[in-house]
Amino acid sequence: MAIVLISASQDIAQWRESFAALLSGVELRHWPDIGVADEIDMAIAWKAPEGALKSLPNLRLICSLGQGTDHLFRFDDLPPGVPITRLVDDSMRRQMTAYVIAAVTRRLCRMADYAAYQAKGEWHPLAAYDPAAAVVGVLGLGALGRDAAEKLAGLGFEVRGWSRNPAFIPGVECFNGKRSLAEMLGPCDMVCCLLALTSETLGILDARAFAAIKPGAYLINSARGGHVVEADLLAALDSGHLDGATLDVFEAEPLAADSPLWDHPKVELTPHISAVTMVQSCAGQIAENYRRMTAGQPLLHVVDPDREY
Ligand code: OXD
Repeated sequence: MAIVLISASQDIAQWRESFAALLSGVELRHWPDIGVADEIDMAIAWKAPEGALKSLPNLRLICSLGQGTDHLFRFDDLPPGVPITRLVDDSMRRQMTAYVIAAVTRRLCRMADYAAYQAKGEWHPLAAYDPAAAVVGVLGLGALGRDAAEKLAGLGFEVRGWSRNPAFIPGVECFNGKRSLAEMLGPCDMVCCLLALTSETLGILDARAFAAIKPGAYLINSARGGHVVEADLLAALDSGHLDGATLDVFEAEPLAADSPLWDHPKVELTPHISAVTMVQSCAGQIAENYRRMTAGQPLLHVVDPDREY
């Protein structure tokens, strides 16, 4: 049998090298050069083209090549009954937490303002800051959000967390359910979105959510562009209700050349790099799932298709 990697952005040579050491004798093919489709029993997928997964008649496992799984539910074309797993990876968790802390502390320390003063040759101390006086909201308390919330609390921030289901994190005031969203957002100086994108969280950061956050707050989105209604974000920034945003993800990627976000004075953006899938870190858990699948053992990090993550 064989595995297919369906991803335009991955280096197949690197994956083959890793898999040769982890799964000897199993061939790794690269979409669309799949050879005989019947021979493929596992797909490793990131933004698979519509119909690709359904075209593999003997598929027994789909591994999302990301922590997020929303890319698999884009087309409603998943082969029924085939289990799905996702990555839960220490390197991605560390990367994401570092990104969030960088954005939060950069904002707190007014680094963008100091860069502007430096460009003008001005020595201009601004008001002193204390992390304990800043309220940071973290949306999503899964593997990534929980770690970021814990580390922010460890730095002394007052952290509020929000998730679909109840969560308990020492040092973090936790809220759950849609009805408590506005209450959680209310006092936040900064809001970090680390939610999974599902039909329930699509567009969750809209005009209503922004209006619930106190004036002058700052948004960090490193989850998915689909969480934020971009037109509402631009309106909140332009009206002055939000004071700025750090964005790593966008409704459409790559961000269109004519997007007003590129040169918006209140926006700092990065090209979806907050947690990158690294072969050396992720290949082990995918190979382990292949081994478990063939041995009929319980899989790691199984996705619930009804919850979409
Ligand atoms: C992911 C991502 O879901 O990189 O892992 O966005």
